[in-house]
Amino acid sequence: MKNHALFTFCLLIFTSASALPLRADEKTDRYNVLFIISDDLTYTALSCYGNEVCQTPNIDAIAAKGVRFTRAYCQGTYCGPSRASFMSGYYPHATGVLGYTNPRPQIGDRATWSQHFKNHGYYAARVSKIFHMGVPGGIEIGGDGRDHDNYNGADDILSWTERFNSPGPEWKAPGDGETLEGNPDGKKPVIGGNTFVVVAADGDDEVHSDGKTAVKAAELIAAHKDEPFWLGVGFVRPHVPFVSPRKYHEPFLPYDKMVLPEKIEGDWDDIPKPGINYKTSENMKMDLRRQKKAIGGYYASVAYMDAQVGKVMAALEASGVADKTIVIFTSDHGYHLGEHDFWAKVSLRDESAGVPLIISVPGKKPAVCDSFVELLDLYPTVASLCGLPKQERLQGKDISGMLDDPTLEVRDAAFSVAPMRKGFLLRERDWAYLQYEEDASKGIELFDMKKDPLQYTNLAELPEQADRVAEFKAKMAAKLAVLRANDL
Ligand SMILES: [Ca+2]
Repeated sequence: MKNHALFTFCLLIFTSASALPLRADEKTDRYNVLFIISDDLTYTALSCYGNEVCQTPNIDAIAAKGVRFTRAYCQGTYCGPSRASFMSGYYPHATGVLGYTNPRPQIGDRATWSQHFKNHGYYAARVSKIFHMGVPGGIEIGGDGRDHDNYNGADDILSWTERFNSPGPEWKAPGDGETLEGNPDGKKPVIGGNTFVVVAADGDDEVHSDGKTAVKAAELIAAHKDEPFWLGVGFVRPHVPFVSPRKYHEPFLPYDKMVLPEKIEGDWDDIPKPGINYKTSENMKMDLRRQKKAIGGYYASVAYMDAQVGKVMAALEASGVADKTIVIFTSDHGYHLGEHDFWAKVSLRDESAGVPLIISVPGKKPAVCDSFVELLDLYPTVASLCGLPKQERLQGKDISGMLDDPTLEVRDAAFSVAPMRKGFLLRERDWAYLQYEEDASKGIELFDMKKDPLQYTNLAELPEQADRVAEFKAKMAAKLAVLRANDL
């Protein structure tokens, strides 16, 4: 090889590792990706998933054009592990992100989802929370120009061409606030931390993080409409604190009219100790009034977040590139709103391990898909839809075929982990199997999802279920062995 040819060859190799230049025609025939993710959003709170109290017209509008998945599951039931997993295409045990601190999934020099797009000529940006960020305990200080000028949380800088933060006042927002959790005598002020707090805030949408996120996302769509983009828009509501402008609370006032899930005497008697969620009505000392207000405050946050989704979608329409933009809407995990007197995330029951997921690809028919999908499938699926080279050995699967044929199945079960409780879930169509500790020594839950979809009766101890439990134990052991084999 002559010297200059060798140089060119080396330059190409070098360039392909950082940012492959686009051919001229590639600029027009590639889909953009608009990835919208909410934080701590249970699918049960969305009107397109059947909620009749909390109306989410803007998310419903995406569902009306796209494919709405009814059996989508996160791989970790809280922010850090879930986000590192779907951004890398690997399970939490493979990425090593089982908590909140790792700055980057441990995937060696392999590209994350957005980084893969960046490496192939896309403008890749995030607005606000895509990898883990503290909400609150971070988001309120991001980019305030002072001592935390660039609060980026557990972000991965290599994943982005540019990144933007959206600081908001969170629990300090002026308005009517109340701390619901651990405040039985009502004397506590409104506090921060991972605490149930409701604030009906003064001022408009843009006082808060998500309002700023919508404005920035709209700006970026307009500015980058002429090049392929991968834009991650991370809304922080309905994560606590439940802060939103007053008008979003109105449909849920008085909060006392909110209806709590059915309470069944002895509901906890057949639940192993790690299966009792880390937040309960009991340990949060929330009476019925506070429980109902928690639901109203949560719904108001969802309604506010939905309105911001509408602004981003309006900007996409106005940009003229909606017809070549894939839109994805999801959440990092679900949330309990009082089922079994459980609250918040971590649990491996459907309300917490299940997620809303809508994928809308221009030109494809709207549908509802009941096949199992996992959030880590998004990376290989969207890369495939955009014609990018396949990343070898990702643990996610390409589910793009479901967008043409919603009866297609690529998984027999969904898998999720709750590292905080050493809990593992295998969710099959007819059964949910939950196990605590890798050897199941801290307990098992088995639910018949046809007869008991709300998971009230644990069948794991019944003699007639012994064979089924043994089968699930073996399947779980096999899954745990495979998911660690990331072979980087
Ligand atoms: Ca979260």
